[in-house]
Amino acid sequence: MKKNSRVILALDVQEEEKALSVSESTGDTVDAIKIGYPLVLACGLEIVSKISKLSEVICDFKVADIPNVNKLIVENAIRKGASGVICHGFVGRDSIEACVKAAGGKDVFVVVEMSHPGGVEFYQPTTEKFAKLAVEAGASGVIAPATRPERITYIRGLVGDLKILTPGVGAQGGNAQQAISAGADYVIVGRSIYQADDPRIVAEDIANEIKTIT
Ligand code: NUP
Repeated sequence: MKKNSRVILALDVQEEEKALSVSESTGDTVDAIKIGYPLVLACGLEIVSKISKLSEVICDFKVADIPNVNKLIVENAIRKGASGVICHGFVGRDSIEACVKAAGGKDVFVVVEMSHPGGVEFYQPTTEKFAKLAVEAGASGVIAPATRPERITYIRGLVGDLKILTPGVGAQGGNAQQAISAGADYVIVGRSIYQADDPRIVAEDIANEIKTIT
């Protein structure tokens, strides 16, 4: 994944027309567009192919199953043109390794701590294990909370030069500059961008904020 703006758009809209128009306007500003269940369940998996013509696509399927099913899910995403997939850390080594193998050199990002308040309940006590597992399984990177910058710094100390992608900027209260300063490679931003009157301007503003500190 390129590292220009260091902004990844989380496109949690549910109408194909809106998804494509926001992708067209922001596709050359953001480094990737992250697509999850809301858009794919509403529009079908073909939306991955359509958006992949405008931007790199990360499929945020939070893959969390036995190795065989993880493999099938990841293969589907990659076949449609995704350049990366997000999987959960708590399913264990074999399930994560199955994602990495099925991705065939494309990126796999492992969730090691979630950004919402509930992320401290079950994820946070085990973050260290998930982070080490991500490194050992050959993942490209991890998902860490922009809402807790001190945790990004802690996780950076565990994952070395793996990429750190941080959701939670904007609507969830996190701040892009703080997340990058704490050690993140990318911020993931959804509602603040796609709900704006001009999503491109907001994406550019966040990218410029980041540039002032890098
Ligand atoms: O811990 C996580 N927190 C999180 O918000 C892991 C995620 N993958 N996300 C995703 O980031 C979430 O599914 C959504 O797509 C995006 C944040 O969106 P927003 O809060 O900026 O609208």
